[in-house]
Amino acid sequence: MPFLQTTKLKTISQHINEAQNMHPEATGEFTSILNDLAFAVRIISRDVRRAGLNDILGLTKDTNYHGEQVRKLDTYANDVIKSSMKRSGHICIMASEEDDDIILNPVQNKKAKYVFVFDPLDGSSNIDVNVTIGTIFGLYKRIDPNSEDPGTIDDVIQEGYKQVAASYALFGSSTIFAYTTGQGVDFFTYDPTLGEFILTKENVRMPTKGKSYSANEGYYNKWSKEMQQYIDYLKTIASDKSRPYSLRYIGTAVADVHRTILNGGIFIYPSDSSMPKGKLRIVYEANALAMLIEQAGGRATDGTRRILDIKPEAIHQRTPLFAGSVEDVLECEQFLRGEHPFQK
Ligand code: AHM
Ligand code: MG
Repeated sequence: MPFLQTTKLKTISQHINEAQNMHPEATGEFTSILNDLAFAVRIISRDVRRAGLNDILGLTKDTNYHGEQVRKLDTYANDVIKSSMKRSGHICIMASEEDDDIILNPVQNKKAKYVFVFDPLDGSSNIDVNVTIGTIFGLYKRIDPNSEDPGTIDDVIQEGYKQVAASYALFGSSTIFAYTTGQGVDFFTYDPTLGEFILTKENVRMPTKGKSYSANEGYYNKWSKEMQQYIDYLKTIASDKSRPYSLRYIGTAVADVHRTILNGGIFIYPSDSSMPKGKLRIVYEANALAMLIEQAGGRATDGTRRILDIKPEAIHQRTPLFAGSVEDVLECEQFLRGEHPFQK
């Protein structure tokens, strides 16, 4: 077995503790929340890796708030995360893709000031076919951190720029845990033999321009003319070889975004004639992904507005999402405004 790179050998707990030591005023609550999160991811990773051997594939009899059929792994991941994140007592309220309503924490301490939002299993349609899936998380402080009352929906539907941390886990060829606290993005890779997440990429920066786009092009005929024009443009051969772009689409937003952070390019889930507000949910999908993209030097908008500036009005509100390398997203926005000179 190849050796680990030992120059910067650091586990996620060591990394989180070092960050805490740089803030003498820190109470340790935040550190405890991040450690609980890493623990939940370890559990889900273990069970995803054994999918097929355990009874975790397939559908439940339920449909969720979005009218989608709930898979067993959606429910399982949702339960694991809720019970792990309740434990510390520092989280007063949560919201999940799989719960219609807000989730109050029965074990919160009176001064619990954190709000936790998550998509327990992103890319559900890929679960049963062994394709990469992931989990998305966002963390906020409640609006009045001194309040001793139960959290409310207003604590959950804050603008994304107020997130104090955002994170995702990816269950792909290896399990990756990415997180930001607003000081860059770090990636950790799970070593199952050690039972530890090891720091593998620090302060990740994405290219300012890429050479691939990621969108469900099967919906081309449902898109706006402007959106179609942009994709036509990306596919047109340019004399300077800057185009055509490659198409890469997994159908798991967190995996498509992860690749885009590493390689550059653009991830798109636009509105269309059957989903005029897009598909992805702003509170627990787009906001966390947008914070990570921005922290890696990229751009994330709904076509006109910065995702992180949008004030959500409901837990399960949807948004179009255009995220990736700054130059690619800016160029896409130019098309959406009808201002790009390209004519097919
Ligand atoms: P999910 O959270 O229920 O899995 O749904 C969100 C997913 C995203 O991960 C992905 O980008 C999108 O839905 C794929 O949708 P489509 O099949 O329409 O391309
Ligand atoms: Mg999702």
